[in-house]
Amino acid sequence: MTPGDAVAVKIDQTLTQDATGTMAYLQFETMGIDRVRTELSVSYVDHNTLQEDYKNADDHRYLQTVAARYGIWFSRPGNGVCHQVHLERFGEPGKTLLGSDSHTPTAGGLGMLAIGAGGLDVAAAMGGGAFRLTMPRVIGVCLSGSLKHGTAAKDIILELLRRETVKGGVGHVYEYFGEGVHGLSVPERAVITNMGAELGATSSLFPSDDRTKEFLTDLGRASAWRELHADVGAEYERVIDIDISALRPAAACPNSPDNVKPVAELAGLKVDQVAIGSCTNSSLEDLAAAAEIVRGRFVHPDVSAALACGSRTTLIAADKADILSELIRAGFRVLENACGPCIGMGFAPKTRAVSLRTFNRNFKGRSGSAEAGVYLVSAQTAAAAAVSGVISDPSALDFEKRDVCEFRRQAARFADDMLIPPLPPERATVQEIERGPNIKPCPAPKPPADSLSLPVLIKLGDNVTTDDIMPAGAKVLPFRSNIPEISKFVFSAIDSAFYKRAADAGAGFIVGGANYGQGSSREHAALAPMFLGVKAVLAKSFARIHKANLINYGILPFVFRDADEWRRIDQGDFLEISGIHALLDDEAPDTPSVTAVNKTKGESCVLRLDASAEDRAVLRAGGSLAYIKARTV
Ligand code: MIC
Ligand code: SF4
Repeated sequence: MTPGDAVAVKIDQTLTQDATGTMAYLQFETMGIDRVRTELSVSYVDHNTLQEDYKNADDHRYLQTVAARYGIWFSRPGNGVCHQVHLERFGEPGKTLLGSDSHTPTAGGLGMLAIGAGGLDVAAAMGGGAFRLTMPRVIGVCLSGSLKHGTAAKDIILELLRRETVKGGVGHVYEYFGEGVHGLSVPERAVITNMGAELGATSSLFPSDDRTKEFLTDLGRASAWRELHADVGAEYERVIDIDISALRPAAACPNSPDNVKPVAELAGLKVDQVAIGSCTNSSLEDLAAAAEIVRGRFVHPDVSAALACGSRTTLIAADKADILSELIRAGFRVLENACGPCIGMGFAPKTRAVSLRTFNRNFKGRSGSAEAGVYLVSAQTAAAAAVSGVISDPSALDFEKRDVCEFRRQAARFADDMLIPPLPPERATVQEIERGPNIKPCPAPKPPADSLSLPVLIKLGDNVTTDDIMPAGAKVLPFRSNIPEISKFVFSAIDSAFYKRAADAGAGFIVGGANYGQGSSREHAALAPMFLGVKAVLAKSFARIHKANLINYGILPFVFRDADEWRRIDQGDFLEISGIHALLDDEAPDTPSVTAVNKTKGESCVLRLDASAEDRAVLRAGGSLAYIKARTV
């Protein structure tokens, strides 16, 4: 396997969550396959659980019945966040996992090759198709030493984000090794692999060793364990050395996960809100550390503190260990076992709040309050701020590190209660699928025209997130199954006039900067612009999942030859791109170029189509679904 080559990975397991799952299953249904062809597929409900009206509940019912129909496990709302539950209940070292959520690599903490993708790619994998990607480069991360009192796994990944930035991992996998790895439990490793997504990485991977065995054994799954580690003398593109003994508590400051500063530098800043939870930091060990820090104290009167546990099993364990009662006693509000505030579903901070969250993303507006400043921290740093009312260094506090594995063992027997196993084939085929009125069919793109002469609908800078393109939160998420409705919110958080402009123009281009489409895997960030008539995105570079989603939905991804040509284009310019069919031809070289004419300015620029031979075949067919169907017939 040579980095840069097109490769295909056989997928053993898939996961979906409700906000991306409805579209994934609608697409899977059209493939005409009778039952999933993976070893295991799981449908989780964890994002859209506010149920303000019938919409979310209808989606849940659709997901439950479609899972029963096609041989898929169903994780009921309340069972927890997909990545945490998957790690605890289904993850297996050495298996491959494809998930319609960007934090799917969390399972890399168990030694799985776990990759996030758009829903359509996951649907194809459920149908037995391989997952195609460009062979990533592998970066080694050598950890030495051991975490000191008050520092946490979060501080390791924040250190990597500080060094590598949110673009550093694009096209890469990070593989962890070194004596420092042994000191880290699976939940700690999973914090690091989870936030590998913020580096832009394709995946992150830890070995499977005796710590992995310990974790799986505690959960009653010792038989899933196998030993796995990098070959002796394995070669990496480069190796990053981190002495974790030297790390100090850190925080990612507003509004980017790579804006990392030492907590000591921020100490004393008044805090309004604290939230512990999400798929990043809501393990039993995280909750135990938070409970020890708040023991005998109370949440500061000016702070609103909440806990949203990542899984029901962990919450039961926290209850048995008297962790939960300690946090409740100290004044924490207990939210559902779901994504909740991480995706702006409730617990929004006040205007211009300082909110400390143990989550993984702090993009502007994602919390639900555009002006709030969100700091990403460890559970220890969050708990220290909850009781003191200001950012404070947890390593200066006197608290014990409790061994809580016994409680994980006790809670493990409840792990299956909220999971519905697949029906046997004879019962599955007669299962009726329920569809509420908010569930609309997925619109399909058309094969591209040979020549496009269209306006630039919006011009953007670097690191535009999929939250910018297609916001989430309580108002927008209920429309994830309804593309005509959700498309009204495209770019709404950063340019409220975009929808009208796009609707008036009928079609057009988007111009983005570097790392365009970083963050979430939501294919709605491609699907809704496609519905509005966006035919191509011209950017300096793309984030991996978003580029794949654009191609899946027939939008041409072009990259600028040089930044100067990007600079000279403005919103409203009319661009003409001709010879598109030749670019997409089988015989065309990889990443072929074309000259675009800026008719408004009387200039031209060179654009490279950022697409492999297979991508071009998909674009030629008018998107992935049409391509798959043409090949199945
Ligand atoms: C996120 O953390 O941004 C989400 C919400 O989990 C997304 C998926 C989505 O938008 O539905 C992700 O990470 O892929
Ligand atoms: Fe849910 Fe947040 Fe994790 Fe995304 S990052 S899966 S919204 S908890």
